[in-house]
Amino acid sequence: MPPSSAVALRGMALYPGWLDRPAQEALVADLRAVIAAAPLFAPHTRWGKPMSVRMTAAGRFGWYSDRRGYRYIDHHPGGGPWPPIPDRVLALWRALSGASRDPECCLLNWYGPDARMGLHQDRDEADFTQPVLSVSLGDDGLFRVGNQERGGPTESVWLRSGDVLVMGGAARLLHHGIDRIAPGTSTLLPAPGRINLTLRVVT
Ligand code: MD6
Ligand code: FE
Repeated sequence: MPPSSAVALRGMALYPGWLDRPAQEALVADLRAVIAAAPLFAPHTRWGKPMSVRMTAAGRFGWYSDRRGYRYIDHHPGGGPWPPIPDRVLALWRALSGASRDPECCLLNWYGPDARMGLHQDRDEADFTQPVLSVSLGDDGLFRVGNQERGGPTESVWLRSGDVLVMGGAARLLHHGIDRIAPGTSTLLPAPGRINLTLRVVT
């Protein structure tokens, strides 16, 4: 499928079903190795509450949060290095992001059946001219996208396994989040849940 098959979503580019089933399975195998090297953890919000999504990362930086705030750190909270970004993930970025630089962080979010992610902006990076690319794997997730400012009307779309979404240009700072996942809608993963990868340039 060529990149022209993108669907516009408030200035974001959605590539539905970009990854076929074998490509999704290969990616999951890569991600198992990432998780083995850098175990999932539950970041805490600024208010000390554990997030419902569990995370880890690959690349030069991983995203971290605790009472001191949200930030990128250059090692896993357990002390070891972040593993390298898998080649297959880099290839996706190079094919679809349109970015001039390679990603420095591949954040891996794991959603169990009851996990969600509140509306937020991705603004912990230094260069907003660089896009964020996201990959959905496993159960469907209800993605909501709003506006650059807080509030106002929002639109929702189900992100399905194999979908890729590029948030760049004027859409780079739109609020967005995951209201809920639909457990049991995909057979990709051995248990109900969803994986979301987000790739970014950090510096
Ligand atoms: C998710 N995604 O799909 C959450 N951020 O689970 C994000 O927060 C996100 O999909 C930046 C760009 C694309 C995204
Ligand atoms: Fe985000």
